[in-house]
Amino acid sequence: MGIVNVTPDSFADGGRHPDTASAIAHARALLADGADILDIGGESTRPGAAPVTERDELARILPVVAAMAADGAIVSVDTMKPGVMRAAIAAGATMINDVRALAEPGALDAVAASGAAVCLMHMRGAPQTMQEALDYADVVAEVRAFLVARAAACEAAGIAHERILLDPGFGFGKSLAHNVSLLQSLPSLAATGYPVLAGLSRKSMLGALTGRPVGERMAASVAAALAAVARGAAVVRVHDVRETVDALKVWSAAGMGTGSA
Ligand code: 9MG
Repeated sequence: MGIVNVTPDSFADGGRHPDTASAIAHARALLADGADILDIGGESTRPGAAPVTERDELARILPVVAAMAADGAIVSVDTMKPGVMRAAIAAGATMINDVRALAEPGALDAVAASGAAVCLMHMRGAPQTMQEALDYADVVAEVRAFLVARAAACEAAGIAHERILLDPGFGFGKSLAHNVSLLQSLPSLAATGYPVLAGLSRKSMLGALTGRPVGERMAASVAAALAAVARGAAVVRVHDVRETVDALKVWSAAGMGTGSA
């Protein structure tokens, strides 16, 4: 899954694709690099990010969603807002990636009424406050229980089991130790039977592990993607698609198991 941020302020590539034309060009480059899915977002979820109105978010993403769907790409939209979900699906998106796991009133129904898939991610609090309370008795058990409960709520609302992916939400209200535990314990999330999506690309946990600033985390990001696939991730959400796909091809040829980038 290649990341397309149509935002002026995303943490890892802020400002690179702030307008429709550059976002579409970037999305096409990610497909050429081997992405199977595009994840298009118009509101930054980095810690402390300012919220965006529904109108602004739609203006940012809809032309990009429509163009990429017309190109035949599998389009996921990264949003927390039910109105954006509905409009994005009408414009051709076939997956919703929600860092709030469809918690917003109306979000469950917006996805249930469509045939779209959904990625349910775990986050403590909101992007503005998520790094403030980092106390977990057992982070792996709590994240797993939360995601399984959200998946059950989705199924009760009419979203088919096969349309649901789970994501532990690396970096969303977690310390370095929590993130490392979640990565090591990814098989317990995969054992739920839902496909697991992992997003580690360029994140601060990789900066903490390597001492590298955000612009110098490609090697760490590729290693993290391989580690996630080795531990059962079916989809990895990445900025550096070409490098991740190359690494996964070698990984796969060596008989190490495969995922999707
Ligand atoms: C939008 N976004 C930023 N980081 C993410 C992650 O780790 N997973 C998912 N599903 N979405 C993310």
